[in-house]
Amino acid sequence: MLETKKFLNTLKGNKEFNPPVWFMRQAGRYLPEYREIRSNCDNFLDMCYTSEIASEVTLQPIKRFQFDAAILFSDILVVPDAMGVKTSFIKGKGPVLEAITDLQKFKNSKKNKEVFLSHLQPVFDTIERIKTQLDSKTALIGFAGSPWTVATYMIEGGSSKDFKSIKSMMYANEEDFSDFIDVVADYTAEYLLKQIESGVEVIQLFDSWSGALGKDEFINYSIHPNQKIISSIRKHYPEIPIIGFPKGASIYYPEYAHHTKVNALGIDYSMDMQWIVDNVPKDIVLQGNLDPIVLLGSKEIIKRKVEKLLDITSERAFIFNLGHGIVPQTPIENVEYVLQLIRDK
Ligand code: 1CP
Repeated sequence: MLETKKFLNTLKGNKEFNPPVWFMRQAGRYLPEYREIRSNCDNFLDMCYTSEIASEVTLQPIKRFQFDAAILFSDILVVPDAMGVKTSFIKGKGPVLEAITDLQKFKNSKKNKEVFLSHLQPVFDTIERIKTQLDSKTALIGFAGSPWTVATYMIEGGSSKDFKSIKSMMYANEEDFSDFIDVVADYTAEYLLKQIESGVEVIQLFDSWSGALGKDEFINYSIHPNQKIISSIRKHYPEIPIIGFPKGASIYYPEYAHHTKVNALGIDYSMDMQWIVDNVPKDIVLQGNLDPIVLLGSKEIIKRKVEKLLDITSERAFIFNLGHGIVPQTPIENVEYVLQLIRDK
């Protein structure tokens, strides 16, 4: 059967003359309609757990821009929250988690799978609700954070610049740390399987902080757990396309793709896309990598950067995206301009 969704067709390895496009963090504070809903919700996690709100916010950027894919409105930190690690979002500060200081103690207090999944039931309800409202051309992406990235929040107790707490724990006892990452990977796989069962058509794994790891640790804590999650998903759903986004993976991008067996690679803004085209095999679909801050620049620079990216990727199955999340200050008209450049190519 001919695939009617451009995004899914590209993920099968087929090149489109005008590539499909979506933006990381496309539902968010740069949209006035998001800010309106957000201003009525004190608690960000409650937004994620209220299906009526989460589904509406998921669809906002689709209604406005007709992106080729919608991404479930949720957060990577619902996983630790459902694992029993108290999580909240403080205005002006970001995420705050009850930091784990003792890996053994954490292991012994592990929640069972049923309790974990029932905490996340509102997310699965959101997916079902979105599916009843999404038009036939737009695909729905489900997602999770990769274990390393989620673990940084669980051990640092929030965002971090140097990852000192988690890295010292990692280097203090590699065996305990590996076990811990394994536990996070197991829960993540369960969560993603249930997202697929509920109706998402693609999975993206966000390893936002994998660039903080040296080579050995990148293999052990980014590649291995992602590989494990992907192989357990494929056991149940061999056809589901999976996009890996190991931000900051640098020269390890090809190795990540080879070992994890992702269908597509999300490339971050720091990478030279030409290097990626030359070093990543053609059967891997590419996604990325416009620097989101370019959208705060002049029309002239936006045009030059977009055209260069389209040119470099013209022989590949390619999904146009940013190289990280869109920022709240982004003018709507610049998003419209990028879309026009891609669609009128
Ligand atoms: O105040 C607000 O409105 C909250 C801002 C916000 C939003 C819109 C947060 C807080 N999370 C989200 C939604 C979100 N987060 C989505 C779905 C929406 C969409 O993409 O359209 C997704 C996929 C995420 C993923 C996410 N959350 C990541 C991975 C991607 C990335 O940006 O690297 C990470 C690291 C988080 C953690 C997070 N969530 C929110 C904050 C402030 C943070 C911390 C970021 C940091 O440590 O720098």
